Parts: sequence; structure tokens; C-alpha cells
Amino acid sequence: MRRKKDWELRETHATPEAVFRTRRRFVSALGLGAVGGALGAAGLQQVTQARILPTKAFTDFRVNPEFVDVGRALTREDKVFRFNNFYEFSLDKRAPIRLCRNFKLDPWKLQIDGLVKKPITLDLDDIRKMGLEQRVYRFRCVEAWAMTLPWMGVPLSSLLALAEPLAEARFISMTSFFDPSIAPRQNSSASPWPYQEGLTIAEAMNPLTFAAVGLYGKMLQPQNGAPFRIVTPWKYGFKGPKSVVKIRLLRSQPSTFWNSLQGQEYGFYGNVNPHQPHPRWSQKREALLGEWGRRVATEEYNGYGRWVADMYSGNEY
Ligand SMILES: Nc1nc2c(c(=O)[nH]1)N[C@H]1C(S)=C(S)[C@@H](COP(=O)(O)O)O[C@H]1N2
Ligand SMILES: [Mo]
Repeated sequence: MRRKKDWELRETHATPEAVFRTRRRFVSALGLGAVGGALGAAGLQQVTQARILPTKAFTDFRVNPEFVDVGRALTREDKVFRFNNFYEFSLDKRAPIRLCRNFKLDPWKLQIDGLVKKPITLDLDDIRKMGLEQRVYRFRCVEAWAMTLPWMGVPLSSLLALAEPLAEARFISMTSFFDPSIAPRQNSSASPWPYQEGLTIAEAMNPLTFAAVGLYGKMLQPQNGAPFRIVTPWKYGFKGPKSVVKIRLLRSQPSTFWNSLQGQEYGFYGNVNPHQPHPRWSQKREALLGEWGRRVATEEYNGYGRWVADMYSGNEY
């Protein structure tokens, strides 16, 4: 019998109990005593929330004291698990939690190749053995909503170092999984699948750039980009690809998913900048996920200028 690796997800489904509880709440909110005929199945479906997968908790990690306090509270965990941009699955942000349930994480390999001395292939255990740290980062989506998240992982620079980058390498490309049998929207060639993003070598090696395998002390949820995603907190969220399978070191700037779809709206750099409006909306303020009534000012480089501003002349978009 094959022993399940501890990072594999146990497959679960919405339980009848969960359905029952939401139904009761819905019914009592309407002041009805029972599920009446007028209340159709469609109405019930809307209030039945998919259950959050129980992912394995990490026990062995250190809290990086440099990234503990970002001046605002952590976003509520269940909000982060239920509101996602994962276009391989849906354009509806409420759908990934449901559509990602059967995401295969095994076998999962991360390949690092291109302009390196030692191309390597890693699995999640290799990354865990490097020693995980927790970092609380602000997160800002280009759509003007934001979160505050406790990631767990390793600096991307320490992963890249294992492959021994060559001096000619000036950029990296990061490629997400491709499997149309589980990701419905990958069956359409209207988008340049797989999702791909890129960074300059300086950005990839910047100490802020993080290779995440967990959130809130646990393995990543599939809808948040399990088992492995990149996090660049001074850039808009789209610069951090989910479920990455390959990182390649390159001589020239790679093409990227959003930039090739809508280059005038999504620049290669994607640095958070309140003074550079998106063509369709201002970037001056942001709504915090779970606190929609409250809008806060967006900061240059999302507040991370101290770490990253020296990489730029100020005109990068
Ligand atoms: N592979 C892949 N990575 C992706 C995306 C995506 O659609 N596919 N969306 C990006 C965008 S636009 C955002 S805002 C974040 C959302 O991450 P979250 O769902 O964990 O909050 O993932 C980014 N990484
Ligand atoms: Mo985003």
C-alpha cells in the first residue's frame, strides 16, 4: 500500500451537516419556519458554502521577525480561501474553492533550468527540508482590493542558488501547471496557457521575493496556488503565479500571461503604484478583503520601497 505523503490533501466534500447548517441560517434569516416550496433549490445553493479542505499544518517553521507587523490586521482566513483569482478555473472569484477540489498535487515537481550550471528538479519535501519561515506580507491585487497574509515558505533566491545561476541570466520565467482535464478554462485557446510570469534576476534574487508553500500555518489550499507559488509583495498580485511547475533562467525578457493579453493594462513590472492609474480605474486606494466598507490609501511599492526601490529608476510599469 502506498503511504500518503503528509502534504497530500485529503479529499473531502461539502458535508450534509454543512448544507444543513447554512440552510437553517438562511431560512431563519427569512423568518420562515421551514424550507417552503417558494424557496427553490437555486436559492439554497447560493448560501451553501463549499467546505474548506483540511490541509496539513506545519509544525517546523520559524517566524521571521522582520516580517511580523505590517500595520494592519491579518485578513480573515476563510475570506482568503473563498475569494480567489485563478483564471484556469473560473472568472468568478467565489468558484475556485469549489472547482479546485480535485487538484492533483502528486506527483508534483518544480523544475529549475535554463541558464544555470545545475538544472534541478525539486519536490515539496526538498523545499520543506530547507527550513520554512513565516512572513506576514501585504498583498495588493491590480483590481484595487488587498489582503494581509501570513505566508510560509523560503526566499526564492535560496531555491535559485541550488541551481547555480550563470552570469548571463538576466530574467526568470515562472510557469504554472497545465492540465485541461482539471482546469476547465485551459480547454480554450483564447488565453495563452499555461499562466506565465517573469521577473528580472535582481527582482528574483531580492530578499522579499518568496516561494510559498503555506498560508496560516498550513499547506496552501489549492485555490491559493498549491503546492507552490511565488509572492512578490511590492507588485500587483498577478505577478505571483500559482501552482508553479517550472522556473527558467533567461537572457531576455519572457512574455507573460497578462502582458500578452492586455499589455497596455498590465505592464511587465506591475509594481504597486498609487500614482499610475489603471486605464479603467484609479490605484490610489484599496479595499481590504473582508472589510469592504473600508478603503485605505495604497502605498508606493505597496509599502516595500525600502527593500525594492533601488532596483528601479521610477519609470518601470
Ligand atoms: N496560475 C495563476 N496564478 C495567478 C492567477 C491566475 O489566474 N492563475 N491570478 C493572479 C492574480 S490576478 C491574483 S490577485 C492572485 C490571487 O491570489 P489568491 O487567489 O490566493 O488571493 O493570484 C495570481 N496568480
Ligand atoms: Mo489580481
